[in-house]
Amino acid sequence: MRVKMMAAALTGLLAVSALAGCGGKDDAGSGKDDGKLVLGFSQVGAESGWRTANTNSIQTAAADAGIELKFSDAQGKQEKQIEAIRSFITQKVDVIAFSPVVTSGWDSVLKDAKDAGIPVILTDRAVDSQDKSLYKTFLGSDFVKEGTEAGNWLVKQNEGKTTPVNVVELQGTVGAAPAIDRQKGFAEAIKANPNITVVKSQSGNFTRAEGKTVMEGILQSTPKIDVLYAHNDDMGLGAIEAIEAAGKKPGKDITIITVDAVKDGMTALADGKINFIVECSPLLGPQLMDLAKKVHAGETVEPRILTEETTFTQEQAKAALPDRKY
Ligand code: GYE
Repeated sequence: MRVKMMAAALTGLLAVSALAGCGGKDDAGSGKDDGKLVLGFSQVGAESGWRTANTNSIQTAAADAGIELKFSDAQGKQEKQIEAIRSFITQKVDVIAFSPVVTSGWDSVLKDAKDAGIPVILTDRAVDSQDKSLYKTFLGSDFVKEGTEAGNWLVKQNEGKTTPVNVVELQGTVGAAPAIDRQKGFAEAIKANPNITVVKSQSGNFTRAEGKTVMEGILQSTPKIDVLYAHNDDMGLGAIEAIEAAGKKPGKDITIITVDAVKDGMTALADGKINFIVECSPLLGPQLMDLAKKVHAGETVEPRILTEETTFTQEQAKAALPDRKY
């Protein structure tokens, strides 16, 4: 009996110290407390140049802010993200942040985090949860606006013209906020111009490899393509390879519009292979660390924090490239 009780007490003690240790506080074993805020971050994956720059920004900013970052890469899979978030809850991290691969299916795990008293921050991408109390804030771009900027530029290029303009759209990951919203914003912007039509719209999953293979197929099935609108630079760059292999000149025979403005995209823009890029900033790290500290301290933060961004023409890309950080 006594032995059993002691064993139970010891198990309890071990569990408590393990949890406290993982939280970065009161390390019962050594009696030390490094006082560091522990942030669990679940990243989408490494699908694009944007994502790599975003990961670098978050890792550097955490180190600079003295935050202990538990970084988990979901390799583009929602199940892996849910698993990572559940593990952060078990480890009792101080704050959880994640960039949701798709918008739906998060309610249950977010509720678990809330019940555990761990604040959640959405970065980069949104969720479609109706219950806004499941997360503290959403830090990231206005993707609808990005789509609108892309469409507005195309409308402007065709001002006063009535000849048909056939657009091919390469969408991002199906069900992801930037894919849904960039499609929506673009469609709204071109709506009043019946001569501008999206003749084909297919997902290239935000990767260069899929952008290339999907474009190869489209080039074969679609005889007249005037414009390519790709939801990110990487798919656009993959498509450029396919266009060149088909004996056409990207940026001349086919006008190309992309979103992100990462270095490779900006280089292709300056070289005349892309015609217009809408910027989407991946440098969310410093703001994320700031928000993590605030929500951990119980401060109220704005529910929606927008990233500032611009657009680039070929001339503007040439001027901006030397100072481009990513
Ligand atoms: O545009 C794309 C990446 O969610 C804003 O995801 C991000 C997008 C970005 O793979 O390149």
